[in-house]
Amino acid sequence: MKILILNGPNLNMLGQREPEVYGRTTLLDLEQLTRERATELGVEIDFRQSNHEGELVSWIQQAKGQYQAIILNAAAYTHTSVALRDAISSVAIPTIEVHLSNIHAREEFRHKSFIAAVCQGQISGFGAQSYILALEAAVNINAHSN
Ligand code: CA2
Repeated sequence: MKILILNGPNLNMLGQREPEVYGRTTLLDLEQLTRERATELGVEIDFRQSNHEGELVSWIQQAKGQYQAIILNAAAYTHTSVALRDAISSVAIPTIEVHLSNIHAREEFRHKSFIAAVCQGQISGFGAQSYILALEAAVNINAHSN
């Protein structure tokens, strides 16, 4: 099984700014932690980050036929992007929305997710562990779809 893990804008700054909100774990640390769990689960991951909405859309489109699940931290685009929502709908690959922070416990504008309704589910608020939980969910979904 191959899983595409996509990270949106500013997540490349993880561990370098605002540690009080997002902790001290860097994106590379997050990738390594997720990769270790993926190895244990016997799945292959592709871990990417982009600050560009269109690039994320293109990666989702190109995932068709290549990946069995997508894990998406769309970052700020979560709260704005009809384009990402439409891309997820169009590829029909099970997609799990993931967030480090609990978006529902933060500012009002973060409570709305444009992508939640087209995802299998949302994992939010567990820090780096959110990615591990999302990975486990993706593997489970796949196991029950065959
Ligand atoms: O909690 C999450 O994972 C978020 O997707 C992170 C986004 C935020 O806009 C979402 O509401 C929730 C922000 C990612 C920016 O990450 C930074 C990391 C360090 C310094 C500055 C930004």
